Amino acid sequence: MTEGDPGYRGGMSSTRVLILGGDGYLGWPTALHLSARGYEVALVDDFSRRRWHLEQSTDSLTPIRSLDERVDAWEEISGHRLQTHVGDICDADFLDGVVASFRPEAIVHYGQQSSAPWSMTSRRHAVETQQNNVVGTLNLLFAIRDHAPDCHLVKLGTMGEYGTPDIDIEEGFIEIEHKGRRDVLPFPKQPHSFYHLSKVHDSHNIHFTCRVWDLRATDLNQGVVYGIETEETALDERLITRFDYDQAFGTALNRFCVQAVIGHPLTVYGSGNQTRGTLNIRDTLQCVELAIVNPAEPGEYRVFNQFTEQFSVRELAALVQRAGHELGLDVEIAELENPRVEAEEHYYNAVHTKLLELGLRPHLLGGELVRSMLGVIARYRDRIIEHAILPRARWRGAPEVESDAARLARRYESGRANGARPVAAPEPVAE
Ligand code: NAD
Ligand code: USQ
Repeated sequence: MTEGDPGYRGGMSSTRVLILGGDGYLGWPTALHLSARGYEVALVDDFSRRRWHLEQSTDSLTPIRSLDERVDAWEEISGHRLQTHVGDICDADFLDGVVASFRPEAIVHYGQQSSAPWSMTSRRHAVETQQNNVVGTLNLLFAIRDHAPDCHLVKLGTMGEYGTPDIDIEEGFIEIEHKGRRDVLPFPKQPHSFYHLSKVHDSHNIHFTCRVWDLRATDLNQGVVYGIETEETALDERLITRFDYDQAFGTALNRFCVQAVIGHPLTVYGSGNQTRGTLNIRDTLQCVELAIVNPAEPGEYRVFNQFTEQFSVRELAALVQRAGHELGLDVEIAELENPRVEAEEHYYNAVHTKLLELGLRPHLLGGELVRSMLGVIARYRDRIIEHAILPRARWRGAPEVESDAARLARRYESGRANGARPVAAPEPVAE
């Protein structure tokens, strides 16, 4: 963001920003985006995401480099050095040390277990998700209070905290009249998974510490992110960010694009009328920078709904199918029994004006963007692990979905004429 941009507030570009989860899908491109604009950037990550992939024999589609290699490549290309701290934010002494030594003016907190299906896989996954996410954020709040009390916390929350109520979703707070009295209160939360619940718990803890310790925080309730490249990651293959398409960590549009490239039927769950807010990865970077340059006041806890458009899952699948056809791909849309417990027919209208008012200029979703994603994915198609695609995590833990997924696997296998490796039916998760 530079002078002349609507969200520019001047004099902020040398700000010290600490990015938690700086090795992740969004954290890494955010680090490059801010570094390119003159911010002094330090990263924290414990590589848990790389470890979770190893555990389930899956991997990023894109061949991401080690953090050291990425950081060296960025220095070679940009002349800017990123500071790195490898460690777990659940380790309070480690995090205290980082915050005390770097003295950040803003902290962008991406460093969490980010998958709803992963959190629903078993008791262990649910416990690990909530321990990692809630304890990590609590440690961070204490570190800010004790070592950088004026620092602005920019926390990644999620639109899924609200669920799908039958009324418009406001940005964090709603004015309520009850028995003749009025108040502005936190918007009711009905999250979709143990992962989404962890974000609700975080929101309460952050709001509380703004009230009692005068911390300043912005909770970015982000929708589902799509896209692969950003301005900086496209400069050199060594800077590419991770891109996941597996059943646990891949999100809908990203998964559909990978499926289209290999001729796998697009895995629409249930009716496909589930509607969510979405945004381009480039807009995540814009939104985070807008929050940094327009900080919350001391004691203020504010919430921005961070998405640019709403789509149903079926609309996303249709968009990918059209774009695929234009590129000569044969794209079929499958209807899988929904492995999740979620409303499939529901009202959805979420307010999202605050970031637009600060100057967000959205990159909207269209055929051109999807075709360009298909092109990038095709470069890495040999890396696609097909058995990772069909859903395994089941919200109720019932076996029916597996047989449904196995049926789709058989159809896919029998439909393949090119001799490529057949997809394996998913195994039940035993834990
Ligand atoms: P990601 O998994 O790619 O990145 C998270 C990073 O945090 C990983 O590199 C991981 O190793 C690190 N991490 C996790 N726990 C840690 C810990 N205890 N200590 C240190 N590092 C830790 O996820 P992402 O897609 O980049 O998402 C980033 C954040 O944005 C997450 O909080 C996620 O919930 C939120 N979010 C993501 C999306 C999306 O569609 N990608 C949408 C809404 C919100
Ligand atoms: N879906 C399908 N087929 C698929 C994958 C998903 O139909 O192959 C459906 C799901 O059932 C759901 C919708 O698509 O109705 C969105 O699912 P998703 O996997 O794209 O996104 P979700 O699980 O909600 O989680 C993602 C990120 C998470 C973030 C959240 C934002 O992984 O970090 O918090 O999006 S939000 O959805 O707004 O809460």
